Amino acid sequence: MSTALRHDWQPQELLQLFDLPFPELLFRAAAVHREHFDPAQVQVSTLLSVKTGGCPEDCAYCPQAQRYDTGVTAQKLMATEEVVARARQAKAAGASRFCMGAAWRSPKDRDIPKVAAMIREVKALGLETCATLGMLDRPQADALRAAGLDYYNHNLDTAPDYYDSIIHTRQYQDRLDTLEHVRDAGLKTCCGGIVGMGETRAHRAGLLLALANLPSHPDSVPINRLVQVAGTPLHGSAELDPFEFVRMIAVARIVMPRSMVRLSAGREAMSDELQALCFLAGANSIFYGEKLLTTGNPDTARDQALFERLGLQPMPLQVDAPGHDHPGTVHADITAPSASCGGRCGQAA
Ligand code: SAM
Ligand code: DTB
Ligand code: SF4
Repeated sequence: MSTALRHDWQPQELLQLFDLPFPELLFRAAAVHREHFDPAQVQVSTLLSVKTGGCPEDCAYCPQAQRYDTGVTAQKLMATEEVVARARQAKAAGASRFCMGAAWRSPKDRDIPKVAAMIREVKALGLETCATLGMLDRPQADALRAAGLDYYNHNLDTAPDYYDSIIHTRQYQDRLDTLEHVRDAGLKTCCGGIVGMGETRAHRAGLLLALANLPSHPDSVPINRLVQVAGTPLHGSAELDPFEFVRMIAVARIVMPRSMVRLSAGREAMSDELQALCFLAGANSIFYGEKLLTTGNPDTARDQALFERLGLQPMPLQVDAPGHDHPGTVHADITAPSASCGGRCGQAA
């Protein structure tokens, strides 16, 4: 029997899931995972910061906020050719999605054509495109969609009732409004949050409740474990119990059964065993490549070895992009660099 998608989750139900004995929670999450996905397949995305630092916002976790002394220097928007060169490398290394991030509160209208050019050219390589640029209005979302954007990442970050402890320069409702514009423009949504910011289990459940009760479940749900950066207000926060992180993944999988649940920031500090537990709990996406935006990620050799040891495969991509002359399934292969299609599309990668 297939699990129906629900948008009417109640706080108590999520807390009851979190409170299950760990083996029972993992068993239930793994069962839901198998109803919708091949549990041996993991979607692979690569991130690039196309505009780093100097951000006017006050997100207490973020190394790119201008007001915190974190050693990140503000840079201008990267040149399109440089972005495309990095996307080509990511594809050759086996990524199927390329996510471009900018440290903006929101893009200025004059930035949109520049980002649109990046999207068009990255898409032309045969990669899925994702961008995370801050708050968008509807015409901006439409313009990005017209350029070939597949996904827009905009996180809720935490529960509505913990939000004021983390961010003051924009409201929860602003985030919900951006997500609405993104959906209405026909973009796929990538929306999740961060744990390990001193929140309670009820707040973690509150974040998942807010995500699962959106008008449609986000297509991708990044679950970030706080990367503590010196100079940010959250540096020195108590470390989250690793099993609690796994519970977060498992409950996300159960309440959003058809979404990609991404084991996102924080992997560099995780053991292979902890990551394996996360895959068992239903995580089926990662960021791949040595850097996230400004902080580290496991190096590609470590991820290739982990996939080998666990018998995991990069998830095939349904290609409808230029750069491949026919639609179909393309297999990224992170264990065979330079043959990112595995030859299945019949073209050189
Ligand atoms: N400026 C845009 C925005 O905030 O929407 C896009 C980039 S912002 C860096 C994207 C997301 O990265 C944030 O919403 C947050 O969830 C995540 N993030 C930033 N710093 C992080 C950290 N130190 N640890 C974990 N996740 C982090
Ligand atoms: C998301 O949820 N996590 C990514 C991506 N979306 C843009 C960003 C993680 C950033 C971690 C801190 C850094 O590298 O600056
Ligand atoms: Fe700026 Fe985004 Fe960082 Fe917040 S998370 S400070 S909006 S770059």
